[in-house]
Amino acid sequence: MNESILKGRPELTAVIEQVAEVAGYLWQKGWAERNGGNITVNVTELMDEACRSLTAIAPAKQIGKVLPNLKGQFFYAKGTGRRMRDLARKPMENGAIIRICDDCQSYEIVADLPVMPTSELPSHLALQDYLIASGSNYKATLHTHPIELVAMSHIPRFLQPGEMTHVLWSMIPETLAFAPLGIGIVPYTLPGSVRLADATLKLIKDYDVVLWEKHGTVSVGPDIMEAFDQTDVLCKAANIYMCAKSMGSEPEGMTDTAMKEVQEVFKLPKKREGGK
Ligand code: 2HA
Ligand code: ZN
Repeated sequence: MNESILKGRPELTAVIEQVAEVAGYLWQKGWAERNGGNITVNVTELMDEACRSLTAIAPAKQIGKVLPNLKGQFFYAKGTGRRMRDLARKPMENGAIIRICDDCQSYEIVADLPVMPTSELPSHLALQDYLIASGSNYKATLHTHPIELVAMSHIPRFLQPGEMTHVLWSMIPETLAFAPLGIGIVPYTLPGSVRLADATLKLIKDYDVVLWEKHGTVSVGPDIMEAFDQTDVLCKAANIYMCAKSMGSEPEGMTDTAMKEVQEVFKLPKKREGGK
């Protein structure tokens, strides 16, 4: 076996170690049953000349979308069918570095092993393409199955526009402070589909986290830890809601005045200006 691409590359190693750390959290939280969830991180800036001249170790495959901003970009992507709990210990055996081909619609695996990337690749790469197009410094995309948020998406009341966001914000001031754009909901759509990718892309521009009805969440961040934090903050609020509810009554929630005060004191954006 060739030596790992991580050898002698401390910055790339640090990024992959952070991915492994987050994968461990996903498993500990119960958000990553079996092969559930995916992680993709843009590592193009960390690729030196030797990395850039690596040859494909598996035949090129179609993405299913044309993504004009991704030509020649490199990503770490979790392998399809792989477990987060395994990735936490062995990230380069349960994920791989891929390069987007010059046609902008296919990719090839360049390191370390021919581990085929995540089934949600169209969604992840569509988001990555948007992040580049909008001049964002965000590099990471996370899809996971957070229990309380998915549970809430089974209740019709929470699928009404703005309802889930309002309830989550009202559970604890930090939710509003750290997720000021709230949660957007994509009506149930087939996992791994281009339709799901397109719907996610539309909503990520306006919300901190996108919830796939009856399935899971998608979040983005400058690195995978921050993408995780975005989902964690909203899931914590959902957990508080459910704990209070299980004590027998609808939780009161912070008043609108209290929420407005948090918004003003922390100078929170009410609507996103420009891209992420
Ligand atoms: O990768 O979570 O949505 C497994 C999934 C697909
Ligand atoms: Zn999923």
